[in-house]
Amino acid sequence: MTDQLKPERKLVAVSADDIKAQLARVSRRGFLKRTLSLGGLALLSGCDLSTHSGVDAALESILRFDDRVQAALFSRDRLVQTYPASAITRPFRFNAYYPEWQVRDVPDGWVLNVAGQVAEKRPWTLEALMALPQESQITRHICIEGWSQIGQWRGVPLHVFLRHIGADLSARYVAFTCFDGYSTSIDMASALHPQTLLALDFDSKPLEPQWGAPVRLRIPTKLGFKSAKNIEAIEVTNTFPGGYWEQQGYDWFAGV
Ligand SMILES: Nc1nc2c(c(=O)[nH]1)N[C@H]1C(S)=C(S)[C@@H](COP(=O)(O)O)O[C@H]1N2
Ligand SMILES: [Mo]
Repeated sequence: MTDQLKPERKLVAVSADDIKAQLARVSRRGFLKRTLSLGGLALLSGCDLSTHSGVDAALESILRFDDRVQAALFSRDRLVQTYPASAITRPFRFNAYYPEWQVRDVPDGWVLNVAGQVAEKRPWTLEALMALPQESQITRHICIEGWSQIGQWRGVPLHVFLRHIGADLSARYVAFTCFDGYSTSIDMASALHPQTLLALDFDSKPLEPQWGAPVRLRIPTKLGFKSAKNIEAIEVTNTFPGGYWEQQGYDWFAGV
């Protein structure tokens, strides 16, 4: 056989190693690694794995499946562990998708915008937020990068806020947009969990910019990347909103 007549092996654009590397990258929770072979992936997802878009579609569908399993196992009544003040981690570690010197100050005239399936879309000032009932928690913040620390946050339970704005509590998602360019989103059941806070204080002081001023999400039932800092808008929606890290392959549900 001449070279030209050999079967064209390069037609398969994505190798098994490519796919495995991709799988390792997205399966930080270990779900895919433990349970899936490549054949299994093709079978479960019904996707063609010979192209990059096919692989993406397959991974996407498996991640959505993992999200649904986690959502089904999530209990709105199960509280995460809380700690005494003596357990608080100091100094507390800063994290963001940029270094600490790039932290933005709160923009002049900041208000919290409210959008989507809510009855009352008027924006909120910090003073108006501070007038709502608040709760304090000392909980463990777990980053997907493999470190954790215990902190204290105080703020308005998100379910209280959502009821105040007349949110459609049967909608699927609550999405957060931040003025540092970050975004994330959570399922409604997790949004209504009693320990999910719109935090205004950190360590008994009003939030400083690096800790998410003027308002951040604090959601101890999920990995740290869901706890959006520097929030400027909250949307209640049935359209899957994704988020900054979610778009880069992080598991969307991200329960701890
Ligand atoms: N606005 C915004 N929120 C964010 C992030 C970010 O880059 N921007 N990073 C997330 C990640 S990955 C983590 S671990 C926590 C870090 O919060 P901390 O700085 O209070 O420890 O913020 C989360 N919220
Ligand atoms: Mo994180």
